[in-house]
Amino acid sequence: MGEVKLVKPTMPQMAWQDLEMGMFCHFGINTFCDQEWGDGTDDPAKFNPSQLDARQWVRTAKSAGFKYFILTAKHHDGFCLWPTGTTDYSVKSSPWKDGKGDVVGECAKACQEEGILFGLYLSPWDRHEPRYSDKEAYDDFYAEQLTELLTGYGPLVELWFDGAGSEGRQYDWARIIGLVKKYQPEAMIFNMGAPTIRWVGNEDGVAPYPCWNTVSDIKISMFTDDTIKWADTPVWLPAECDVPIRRKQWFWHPNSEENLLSLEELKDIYYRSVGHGTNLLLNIAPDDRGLIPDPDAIRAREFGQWVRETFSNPIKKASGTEEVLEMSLDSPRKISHIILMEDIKHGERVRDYVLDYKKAGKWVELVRGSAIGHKKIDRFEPIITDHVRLRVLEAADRPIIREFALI
Ligand code: FUL
Repeated sequence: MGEVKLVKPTMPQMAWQDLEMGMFCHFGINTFCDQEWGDGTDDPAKFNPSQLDARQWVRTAKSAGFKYFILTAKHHDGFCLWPTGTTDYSVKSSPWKDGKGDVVGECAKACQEEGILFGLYLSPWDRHEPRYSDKEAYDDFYAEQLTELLTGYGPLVELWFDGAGSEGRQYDWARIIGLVKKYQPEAMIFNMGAPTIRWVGNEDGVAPYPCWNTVSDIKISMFTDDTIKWADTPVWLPAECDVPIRRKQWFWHPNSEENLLSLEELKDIYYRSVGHGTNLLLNIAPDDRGLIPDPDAIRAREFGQWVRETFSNPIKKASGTEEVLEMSLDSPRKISHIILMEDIKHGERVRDYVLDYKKAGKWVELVRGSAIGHKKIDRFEPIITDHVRLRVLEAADRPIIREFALI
């Protein structure tokens, strides 16, 4: 295999891919109005959580094994969860804490105290702000909001730029991205402007397989099939899979527990997101008390427990740079999963591979795959064996396997 010039991730992209799982948190005026998309006319007086506890949100995230937490600082309705200087349509005009509260600040503090990374969603589409119809005035307004968030709440791991509602609209991306680069140079930029990570293209939390890390175009919203031609040659843009824990509901709604995903559904999502080498961003919404409801918190904890119990104690691990990587065990063991990871700092090299195991002294093919990238989880009917091997059949360059683990 000759030397080729491969596309490679930046250090912050690699660090972000290692996080693997984050919690999305949709909370705002919608939480109090039993709706998903406010039109920007709801009275701030409705925003009055009686027991808001950002620590409880972040602890839920931690118990589920999430390494980052992303809050909707402003959704499409324009209501701001921090006391912005740009508009009165915010927590300042609400009865919560007599208008002196700051949900973004409380979440930032809770994340710092609990040791998980913090990120923010700031909807470009704003249905409240009268200046939205004046492109230049709104660009100034949005830049100011973003600057407040980028400078007031410590380090941010990710800025989530949602394309919904903005189909066909132009924003001043050069300026927006310039602000992110100036104040939070390491933060990931989700899907718009000059993205460093991409949307997987659905809201089911699942990635297709293979889901290569290098692409040259991206899909921007659920409401158009348009893609942005992002570059002439592929660039490194790892995918993030977002999905709400209550089916199709990003915000909390009363009496909707029946929509809670089952543990089995969450496992399937995990296999098809993290297991396909992408990050999973699972939304868990606080209710109108300002607390994550017990059933959701319990389900999240069960999920985290399952991930830990299943994956944290492999039977055996190896790494290497050979085209055939063989692992032998002291005695036959039952194996039901194989985890593969490439050392992506050298690019995504493997294009085609086979896993084999020894059955009655003979090699038998177990699984065939194409992409490995950050991670590939193969699961299968349990086998009993003392020999397993990885054969890389095709690679863009010498394969560099960071982990080959038997579960
Ligand atoms: C979509 C939005 O329209 C939904 O309300 C939600 O925020 C989801 C994560 O992204 O595009």
